[in-house]
Amino acid sequence: MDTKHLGVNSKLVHAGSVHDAYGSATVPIYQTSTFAFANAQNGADRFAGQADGYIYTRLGNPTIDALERQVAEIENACGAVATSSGMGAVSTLYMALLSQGAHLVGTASVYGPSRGLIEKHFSRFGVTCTFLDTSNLDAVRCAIRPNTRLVYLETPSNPAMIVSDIQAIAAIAHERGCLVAVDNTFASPYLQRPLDLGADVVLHSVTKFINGHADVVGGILAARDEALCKSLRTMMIGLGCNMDPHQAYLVHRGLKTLGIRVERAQATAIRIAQWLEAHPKVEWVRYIGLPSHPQHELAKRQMSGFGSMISFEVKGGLEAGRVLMDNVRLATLAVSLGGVETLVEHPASMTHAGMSPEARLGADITDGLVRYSVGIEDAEDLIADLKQALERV
Ligand code: LCS
Repeated sequence: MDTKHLGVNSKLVHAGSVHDAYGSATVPIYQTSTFAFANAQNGADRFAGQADGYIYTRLGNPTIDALERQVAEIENACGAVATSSGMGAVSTLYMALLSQGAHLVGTASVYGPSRGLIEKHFSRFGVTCTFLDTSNLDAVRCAIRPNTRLVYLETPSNPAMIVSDIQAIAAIAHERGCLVAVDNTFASPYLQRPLDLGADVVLHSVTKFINGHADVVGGILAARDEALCKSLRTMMIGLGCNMDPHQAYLVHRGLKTLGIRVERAQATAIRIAQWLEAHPKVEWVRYIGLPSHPQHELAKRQMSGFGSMISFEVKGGLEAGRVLMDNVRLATLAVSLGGVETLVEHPASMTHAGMSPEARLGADITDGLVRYSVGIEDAEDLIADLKQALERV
């Protein structure tokens, strides 16, 4: 179905779907590793790109294709490449775009391993990097060197909730001949479409909002043009970090309800953020929907909503935060985010423990920071849960 003219929720439901030979209303799971050729010539022709048809699931599969078409349509991309995990997408991106001697400029408070991969591993191959506060456009301008190939933004960032101006940074980067990739995991394509703002590649850990049910790990890359899509696909195939058909089926199903999940969770998130900000035991709250957030106005311009991720610190720092995390009952103490169930975690000792204490502080990740991913439970229940946990602090 051509969904280009439709609204975002209609696209979410219908984009990428094609009826199979039986008229199946949903995308079937083509759980196969390989596909039979009609004859030897047909096999050779498929390999040569001169005949249609699938070859081998690492190279392509109808269920995975359906998800890739769905995400490409929603991100206004030329195409998309699904990967085994979000880190599979990050690795594919780095491997495709960075060669020996290349330099990367990135958001300091990205998901810890996205930064660790460059600092600890790509450095072995002569790739250098500068991670900084990308909400500061002058700092981004100064950090770009003649050998900078990629500006890697995560906005809003995990977990400092820093918002970077994608349009302004794309203009700066393109003037200097480098590409811009945006990790759009925290916003989801429902709230933010980086390619429309000038980015070249957008990526997601679909483990989070896109799938939305805490039952799949996966990733996806989507690119603005054909050549970029091709190089990302070639690298994904070479690295072997393809998505599995069953994973793709679940993610495709989850994505259909992204709009209603995000709307509900963000309506609750603003209430919780306001409630926490007014609570005497809370030191500070960082939620991009609050006027107190330093990039609130930018987020308003760049996104169509504020999402459901909140970072905050309880008075008393780490110890007080631990008491809170040990006493929530409705929220689950677990890493990950963006699912229907509310999750709470401690970045300094969990998701961002791999960063040095100095790098964490430079990225605004204080030891007392607690990250709270709002799910779709009733707002009153979540507030009551936080209230009783804060009473024990
Ligand atoms: N990008 C962002 C912004 C993420 O938050 C994560 C995972 C990834 C990439 C990597 O995706 P994965 O391979 O896990 O699918 N973030 C996690 C987090 O904050 N808690 O647990 C995982």
